Amino acid sequence: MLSLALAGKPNAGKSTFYTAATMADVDVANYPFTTIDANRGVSHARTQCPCLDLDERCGNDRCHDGKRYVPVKLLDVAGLVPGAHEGRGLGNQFLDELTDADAILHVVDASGATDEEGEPVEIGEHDPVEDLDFIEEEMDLWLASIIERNWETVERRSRSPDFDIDEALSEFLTGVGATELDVARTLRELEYPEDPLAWTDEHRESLASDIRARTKPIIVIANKADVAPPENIQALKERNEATIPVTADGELALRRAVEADIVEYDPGDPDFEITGDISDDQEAGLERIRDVMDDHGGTGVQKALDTAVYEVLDQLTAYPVQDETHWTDGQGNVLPDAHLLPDGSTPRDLAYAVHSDIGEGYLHAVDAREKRRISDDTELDEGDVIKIVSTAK
Ligand SMILES: Nc1nc2c(ncn2[C@@H]2O[C@H](COP(=O)(O)OP(=O)(O)O)[C@@H](O)[C@H]2O)c(=O)[nH]1
Ligand SMILES: [Mg+2]
Repeated sequence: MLSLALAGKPNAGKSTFYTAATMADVDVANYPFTTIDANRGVSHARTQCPCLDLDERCGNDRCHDGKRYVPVKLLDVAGLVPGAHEGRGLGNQFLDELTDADAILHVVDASGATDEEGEPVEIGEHDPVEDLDFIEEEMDLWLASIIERNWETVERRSRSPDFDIDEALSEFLTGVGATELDVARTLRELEYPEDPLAWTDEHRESLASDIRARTKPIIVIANKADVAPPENIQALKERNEATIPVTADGELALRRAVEADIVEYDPGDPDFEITGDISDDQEAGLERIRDVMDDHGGTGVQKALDTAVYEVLDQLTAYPVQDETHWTDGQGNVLPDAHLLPDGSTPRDLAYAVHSDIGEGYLHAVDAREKRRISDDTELDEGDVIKIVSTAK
């Protein structure tokens, strides 16, 4: 399952975002890691369910009237301050938590009311653009320090006659969360000595920042958009085009209102409806959230998750079924599962995502929309419904 990590300074709103985004509106109890620990949970990317093409909605727990929520892991990393890679504020330990993350959601207090160290100041006093540099630097230096720690092993191995530096680096970088393809692409673009003893700190740092940029893309969450000066949000967007204005506590308030049955709202909707009896104060609070949503097309929480999954990580959603006519599994559930796969994935990749046995026994696949067999090198599209024929059951 894809994994996204919330990182940023203390007080930026990470935990508020996390709480809102993991408030289970569907039953996630059958996901074994929901209880792993307090800061690791399940959130969702939102897409259009293929059941919109059927006469009736599928009725899946994760489909609300054709809005399909596909599970992703979400991690709330404790606040990072400058110097984190050297262990300031337990920074090392927190950074280590990023190892498995496929992308980083960098939560920034776009209102400028949190200083460099995460202490509250007056709105507008701190320039949030400065926070963008610091988190990249900390991540780069953290990775560089891991490389340095492991360098002795690389040097030792270089005494063996069949030593190959690319191979040695690949082996060890895949251990810090990079795929073999990431490593191969990074090494192709860097110039470095064949002999590990000739490497300088600069070599290791440029390797680290290249690997980091490739394996941990950053989406900027311009949080506290409800009180942020618009020019701050604009400045953040100019620095990173994957910047989403967000009101995390607005989303949290909405989700709580949904639980209390006073509001109708699905995460990612541009608006909500008040359906219950509420006090004037509650109404005023909700209307303030509505104003922010009007400005930004929603609270931004769901949009940030969707941008990370579908745009920055280039994923698509594919739906394996056993019955290509009714789009069901063996028990008659319509569109029971949704899998996120990287763009360019084939039916065989989907088979492996379902189960390694299904992948190994893969024979062919059927496009359940067109009701015809598709070739093994077909690239899947967003929303494809696929029957996999495999020797494994
Ligand atoms: N105005 C405003 N305040 C927010 C928003 N999100 C979070 N906060 C507040 O910012 C403070 C820090 O939030 P928290 O989630 O604990 O930050 P963390 O330290 O990054 O985990 C709390 O007082 C939150 O209520 C938001 O969207 N708008
Ligand atoms: Mg927190």
